Amino acid sequence: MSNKVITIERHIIEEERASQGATGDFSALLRDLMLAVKIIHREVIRAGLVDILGATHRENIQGEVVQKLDEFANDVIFRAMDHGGHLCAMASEENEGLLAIPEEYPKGKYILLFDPLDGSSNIDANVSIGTIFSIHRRVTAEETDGTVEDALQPGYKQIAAGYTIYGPSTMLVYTAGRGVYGFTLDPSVGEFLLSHDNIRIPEHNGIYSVNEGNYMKWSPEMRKYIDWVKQDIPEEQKKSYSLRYIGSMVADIHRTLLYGGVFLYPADVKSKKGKLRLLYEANPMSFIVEQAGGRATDGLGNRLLEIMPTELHQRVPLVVGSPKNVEEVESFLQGKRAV
Ligand code: P6P
Repeated sequence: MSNKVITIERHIIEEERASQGATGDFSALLRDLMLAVKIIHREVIRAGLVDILGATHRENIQGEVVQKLDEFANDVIFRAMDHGGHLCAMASEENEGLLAIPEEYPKGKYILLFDPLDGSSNIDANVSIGTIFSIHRRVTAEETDGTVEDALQPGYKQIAAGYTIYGPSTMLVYTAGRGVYGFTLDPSVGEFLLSHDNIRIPEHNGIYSVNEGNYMKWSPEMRKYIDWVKQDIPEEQKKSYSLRYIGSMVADIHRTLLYGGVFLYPADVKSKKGKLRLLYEANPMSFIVEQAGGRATDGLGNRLLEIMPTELHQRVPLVVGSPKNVEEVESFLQGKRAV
């Protein structure tokens, strides 16, 4: 058992050395992002205190009402990333259009797509929430302002993706295409230390994660899957399943990655494309789950990472998790199985 203390910085540099033609640019980009998530961590863990202590720390000197946490997280990421010279543009769940790099800063060869604080409606209940990010190499001319074309790339072209989960401990999970690695923040030194080396998702598990409140809005095929998964038949015919749904995508997928099972957010009669966003939620999570040996599809056999995006905030149905669990769901959704 190695007792090496591996910080994320050291891991990124070693990863970078392993990839041909690396220029250190990518390592520097991730280091800037790590600073941003540490600042978000600090604010998220204090959020509860603001109410209890009525602390005014979160009011500025003009006594202006402090931003909501997701707006705060959005600003922190933008300001941490806009001047390093690594990005040609950014796109955020919080902003309608592309975020340009300010005129005075150099433009870089990557584009960052992110959801600054997913699940933030859960913060008042002290439920784990997270930041999700996706990084592509730009496709437009170097040194020019990035365009939407740089953002609208299929997920299989991502060069890195990851999420942070602000929970009992703050963790960062990322992939650069050579496996999935988890780092836990040691607040006493302010470092993310390697805690989950080369995460592999179990082949199958009896856990399904979905908002059953949408049952009546789902397709007949989806309802058949849910009816099947709850059937209480002898173990030798069908594993028994538990429903685990936190309602915070980062937390639900993090558990699925470590324990196995399947996370679903299918289309329904109200949300015809599902609820979750392709570019900065589905694609980064799919890249991570596939790199850990799992599968990620729209439930109809289309690999999410191959979907050609058409707009920044487009939604997509999601079936993500252990290969055998995704296969089970697809057999129902594609009408190949009725019981
Ligand atoms: P529902 C949180 O609002 C979020 O965007 C994801 O984090 C989560 O998986 C989903 O929405 C929950 O949606 O409709 O089940 O409340």
